[in-house]
Amino acid sequence: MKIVPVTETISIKRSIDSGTEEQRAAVQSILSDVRKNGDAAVLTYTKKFDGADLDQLRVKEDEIAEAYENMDGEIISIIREAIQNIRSFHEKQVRNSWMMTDESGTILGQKMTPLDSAGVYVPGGTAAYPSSVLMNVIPAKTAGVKRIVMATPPNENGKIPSAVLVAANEAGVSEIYKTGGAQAIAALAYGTESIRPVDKIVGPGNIYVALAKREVFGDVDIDMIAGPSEIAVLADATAKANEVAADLLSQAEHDMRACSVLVTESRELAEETSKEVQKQLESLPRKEIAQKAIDDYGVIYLTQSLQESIEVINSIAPEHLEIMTEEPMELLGQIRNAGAIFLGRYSSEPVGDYFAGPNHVLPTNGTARFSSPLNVDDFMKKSSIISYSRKALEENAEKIAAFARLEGLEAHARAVEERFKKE
Ligand code: HSO
Ligand code: ZN
Repeated sequence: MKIVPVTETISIKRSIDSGTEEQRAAVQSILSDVRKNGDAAVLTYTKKFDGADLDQLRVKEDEIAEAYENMDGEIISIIREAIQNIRSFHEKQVRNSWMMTDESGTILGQKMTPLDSAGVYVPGGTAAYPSSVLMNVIPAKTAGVKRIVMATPPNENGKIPSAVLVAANEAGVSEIYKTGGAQAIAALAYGTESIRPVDKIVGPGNIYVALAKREVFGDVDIDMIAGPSEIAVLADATAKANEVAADLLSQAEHDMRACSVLVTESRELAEETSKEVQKQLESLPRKEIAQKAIDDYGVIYLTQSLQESIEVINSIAPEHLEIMTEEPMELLGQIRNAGAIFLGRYSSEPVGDYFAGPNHVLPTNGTARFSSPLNVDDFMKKSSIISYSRKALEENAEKIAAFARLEGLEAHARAVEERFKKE
């Protein structure tokens, strides 16, 4: 990994894929085809892009039962334990409705309501992560969403990975459909004969999925558009190079465009980590991916002080931040921009990816400056409640009417005054 001394401004290289003209056009045409031709269009695209000849999109009960048979019992219990952890964490996020009253009898409040339905997209191939199924489904479930629909592309034999089916079933998905890409997003957003539309679509996907989600936004809600994984390690001389290197590689193996960064004031740690990364890379099964990510996006920033390291971290606003310094907890107050913050050497990033409980769907590409991990609020909406008593309206009618007339809206003023008209 290259070591770069920090000068006044740093500019971190990340990959943002906004798609080509052709990709956007392809997505447009798939969306309108599915909108017009429903299941027939979805089935045609599933044959064309996934090579699967299906007669129905919905996954049947016996396919789920078969998936359980294919899975090791021990792995199922690990998934269940992870679910418990993720659930208890997200339960803490649930916000209740509230009301307040005053002497005049006014009642004001906020009513919390879960969305009726949510669609979770799960990409195919090696990125079909059961952990991401849990991370997308559990906050929806915890929010109280009744209908949770999952869509994922099948393989050529029309099958979905057993682990994905089991994770979905354990987390509480109500319906599973074998469809991927832009056609899946179209089906979830607009509905077909066999798939009823949903209110919100979440989950990562390739560029076609991302473009399709952008396109349907407004007709339905969407989550963030996730970029490749990122990890930044903030470390001082007390950190161990082998551990830092291992954690940097944990995200590098996700994607050739993943971004792994070390920020430290220790030249020794910088140099050792750089060597360790190369050494550990050699034996990784996904070496090719991780190597490319490290070569293209990996960097070690060498700073003058811990204080400067913190500033660099805040300007990067990483998806994952690991703090490996003498007193990590003490720095927490100074970290303003990071999706998830892992404190100390025993909080390696994969702890959060799989098990601890907080969500692993996190803001990437510097969007941690203004956005948050996927959470229960993402699956709820708020309605304001206003109940005025006669006394309250009487006291304020004139003020409201005056405000309305300031805006030239006479009917607004009269609506309020109508209640107190003398016959
Ligand atoms: N680290 C990824 C999530 C993930 N890791 C899934 C393993 N499986 C999010 O940036
Ligand atoms: Zn990961």
